[in-house]
Amino acid sequence: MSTNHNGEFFYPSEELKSKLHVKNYDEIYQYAAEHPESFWSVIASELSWFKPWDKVLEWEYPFARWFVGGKTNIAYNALDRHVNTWRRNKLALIWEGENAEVRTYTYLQLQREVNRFANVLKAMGVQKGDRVSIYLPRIPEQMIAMLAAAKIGAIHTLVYAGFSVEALRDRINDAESKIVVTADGGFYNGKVVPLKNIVDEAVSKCPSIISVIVVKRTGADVDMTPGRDLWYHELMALPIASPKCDAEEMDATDPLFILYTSGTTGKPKGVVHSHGGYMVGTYITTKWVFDMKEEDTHWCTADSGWVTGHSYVVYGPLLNGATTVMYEGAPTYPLPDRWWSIVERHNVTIFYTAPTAIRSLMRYGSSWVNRRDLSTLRILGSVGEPINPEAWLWFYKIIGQERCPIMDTWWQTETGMHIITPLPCTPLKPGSASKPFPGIVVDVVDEEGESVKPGEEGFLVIKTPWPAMLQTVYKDPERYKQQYWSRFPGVYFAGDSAKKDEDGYIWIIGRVDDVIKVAGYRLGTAEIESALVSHPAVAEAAAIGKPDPLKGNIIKVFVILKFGYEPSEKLAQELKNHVGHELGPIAKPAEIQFVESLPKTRSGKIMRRVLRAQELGQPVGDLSTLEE
Ligand code: 6R9
Repeated sequence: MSTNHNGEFFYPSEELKSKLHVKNYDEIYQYAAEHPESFWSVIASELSWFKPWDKVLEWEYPFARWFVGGKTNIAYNALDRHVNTWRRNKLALIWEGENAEVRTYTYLQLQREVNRFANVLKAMGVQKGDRVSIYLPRIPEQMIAMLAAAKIGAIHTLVYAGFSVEALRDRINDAESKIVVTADGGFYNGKVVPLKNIVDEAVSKCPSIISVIVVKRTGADVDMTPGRDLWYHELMALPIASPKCDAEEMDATDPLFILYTSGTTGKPKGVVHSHGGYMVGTYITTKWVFDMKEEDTHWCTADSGWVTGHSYVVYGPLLNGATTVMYEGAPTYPLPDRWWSIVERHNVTIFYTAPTAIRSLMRYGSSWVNRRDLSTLRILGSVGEPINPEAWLWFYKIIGQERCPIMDTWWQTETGMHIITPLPCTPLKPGSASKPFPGIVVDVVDEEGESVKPGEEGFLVIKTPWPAMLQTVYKDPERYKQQYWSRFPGVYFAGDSAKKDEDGYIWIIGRVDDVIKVAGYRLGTAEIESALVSHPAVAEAAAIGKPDPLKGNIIKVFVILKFGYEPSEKLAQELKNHVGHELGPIAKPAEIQFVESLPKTRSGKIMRRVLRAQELGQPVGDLSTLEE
């Protein structure tokens, strides 16, 4: 990219532009807007189908069924499709452990591992439609287990390994999984992260679980419950673990995975995605947004316990026949240049990460970067939270050497795929996710659902269905309707506020509901509060996100103690640890304030926005519903 900094835009170099899949965004956006069904069906035809679809879209508002009548399997498309070509002997996965060990898998090798584990699952009684929970660190088995489940038509449901007992248990119980796949631990920041004891504690109250499969990663001593717990490597050594396994022919609308995400109230929601629509959406966004070619080596630093890992570590890159990189450990272990050394040693061409990570690595200065050869990089990406222009410019200048455009991708667990994002041909404005992906229509609206004027803040909505749209909330279609389609009838309510500028560029501001994004991780106030009130000292609690220059937000909680308990530093620490144990270290509050009362509506709902405004010294706004 040239340094052509024309006004506020950054342009791709002519050289980069000449080789792009998409050279003209407006033209393609226009075509897709006029002929959405033919647009999506041409894209879907680039993938393999056992039977073509009868209908591109059946839109029974607010339920969208894509590629109805079509039969396919996403794991077939991610693996078998390539194994049937010259790509069988190219690398599908480069994995690096924190202790510097490297494992690689060609497409053929990965397919065989997946088939073997698929056969193990089958032999254990897992059938099409059954749920398999996966609670693993970032090791190849995480990806293998996902693809194995998908291959036999089972539904995978990952729980991020940074979550703990309560969070894991709730998710397994809601999904009613038969199996949970875990490990004896993982390596992170020089320490062993124990997982098996968390599983033991969680599963003691999970009646649906018949078996716990344990991958040996650290060699740490773990308790194995006879009759329930089995070693992964022992199962994979059995004759049943044959490397041959035909993909189950799935309806395009059959569920592929459930991923739990924090919502406004109560329990986490099980977001359901399908084999067909999700496949088409992740395939094409990976191809166009990152300009992915099969010779690319793509590294997305996310964990597959989150949607970013599902779509852009596992499915997107493999559907495109590229090489995907997975790294187990911390970005600064043993030194602050670990990530840049990975880029250098594995010749990474596309690098996709989160603003928090960029901000924290920025603090170590550019000399750690400059000693490394990052000349293979071509495209950069950002996701998870708004990227501030300062971090954007550092990423652009120091990591991308003013050569690599940054794709600031806005999307959600629910959207499955990128929704608002530049393409590499798009002129960029630092801090703006720019424009909707072709085929997608978005708007920023006011309280009444009317489009706001350029520069005014409003609510972000999506106006037409898209292929990787969530199908429903697992076992709760009412909640799906209520959560996403009731605030503004007819359109999808994303939960974010945003502005649109004079050029039609969208600037995301942040969540307007009770979701808190901490270091790019999505957490819900309800889960944090319920973890707090499960402590004997706590009568009531309210959690808010408080802006933080490094993490985007930190968690601050307001706590009312029960009679007989006195506020103290020690108790505050104990409560933080309690949340860490129940929900996970990522959900630990950074600040605790003991209070006598909380602002509530007359119907008894905590008004978190009042707490947030007070905390930030901002006007508290409309207080007409406040109790007193
Ligand atoms: C992919 C992912 C979704 C929420 C979303 C928004 C925030 C994601 C963003 C961004 C500004 C971006 N978000 N990408 N905000 N700019 N490029 O993060 O999914 O964990 O479900 O979170 O993340 O607030 O609504 P998820």
